[in-house]
Amino acid sequence: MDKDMRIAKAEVFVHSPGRNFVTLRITTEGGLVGYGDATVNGRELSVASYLRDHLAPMLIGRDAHNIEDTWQYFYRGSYWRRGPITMTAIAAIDMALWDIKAKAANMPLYQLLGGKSREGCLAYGHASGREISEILDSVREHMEKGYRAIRVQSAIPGLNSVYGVAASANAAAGAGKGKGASSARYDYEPARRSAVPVEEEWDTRAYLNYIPKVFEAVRNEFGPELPLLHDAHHRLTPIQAARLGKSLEPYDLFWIEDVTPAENTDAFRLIRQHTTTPLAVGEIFNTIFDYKDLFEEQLIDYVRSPVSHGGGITPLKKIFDYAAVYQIKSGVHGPTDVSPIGHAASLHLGMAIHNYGISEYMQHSPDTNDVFQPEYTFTDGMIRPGSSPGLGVTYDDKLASQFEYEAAYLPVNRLKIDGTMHDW
Ligand code: EZ4
Ligand code: CO
Repeated sequence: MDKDMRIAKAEVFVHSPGRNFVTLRITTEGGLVGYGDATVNGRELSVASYLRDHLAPMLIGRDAHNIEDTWQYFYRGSYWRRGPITMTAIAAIDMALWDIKAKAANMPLYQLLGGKSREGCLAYGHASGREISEILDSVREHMEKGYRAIRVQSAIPGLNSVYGVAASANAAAGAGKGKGASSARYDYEPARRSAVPVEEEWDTRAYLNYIPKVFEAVRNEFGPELPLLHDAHHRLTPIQAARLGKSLEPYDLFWIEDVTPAENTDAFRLIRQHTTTPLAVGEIFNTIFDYKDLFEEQLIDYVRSPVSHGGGITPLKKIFDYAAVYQIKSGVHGPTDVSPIGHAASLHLGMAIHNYGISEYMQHSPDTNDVFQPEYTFTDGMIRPGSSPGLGVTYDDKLASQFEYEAAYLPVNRLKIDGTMHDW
């Protein structure tokens, strides 16, 4: 083993520059530094403990070059496989080791993954609004920012607040009310900083009746060319999802996402029989086994796992290669709860694979960017990596330490009619 590549230190940081992030920093004896994103929205401290208390001590002295072996050591070696906490912790290690290897090779990471397959990675942004005129303004604002593909989310008449709908186009962090907030105006992202989640209300019938009207208005305003996407956040049953897909066919969506909970992949057989609207799934998946049946039966069109929640660059590359056999493409999750390190890792992989589709790109706050200093840029609707070796992201731990972790949670969802807990 090259002594310089021996892992000397593995440190875990939990801070809140703009929102909560968990960051892993691995340092080799030769002084190379690699970064990993270990953030799981609303469960940050669990991943931090998994890394700090269990994996970090086992990393010391290992050869930083042996990425595949290290991944297998933590995946197979733990006995307790899979799950979002475990897989995000392993993903952070994997990312940090690829960052180190690319720095050792003096190349931006995509070069080690096969080099560039494209000029940049097409990205979509999030437009939303409480009424149609507000949605149209929000789409326009996103186009002015350069986006060439846009996800559209809408408030639903009769419901107080719906996840994914910003309080205003320039929604500031932290606004809103406490538990059971009854206002339509609170910010869904970053996750609310409160000790318990906000409770939203839901009515599937109202949603299914209203959403096609939203897309009709958006198509009438912007014409047939603009790629439009929509996220249903696991809220529908299979037959309701089939109806959504069918009712949106006239508006030619790029995809609908998470139309039904995906624990039971049989659901997608039913949906697939009824609609040609493309389907995206997987932002909460964490291994290739979650995708296996969906791929082999060609039941979905886009893979949502980002590097941080999909177990790392090493397994996600395998997932994308497997997807390519079925002409399924990447469409990775890129919300602000994926840190700039996670975004950069997904970006380098996206530059290299052949079956790239699109990436979600929610832009981070200035405080986040000051701490991570990402080198990637967003121009002309595409994210592009920089040219420095590795991932092209850093972590200013001194600056970060000024932003203390604060408990923050995604909302929960209850049926409006009787308060039953619902999927979201
Ligand atoms: O709910 O990032 O497509 N994007 C999404 C996100 C997720 C959050 C979860 O942490 O569904 O808004
Ligand atoms: Co989603």
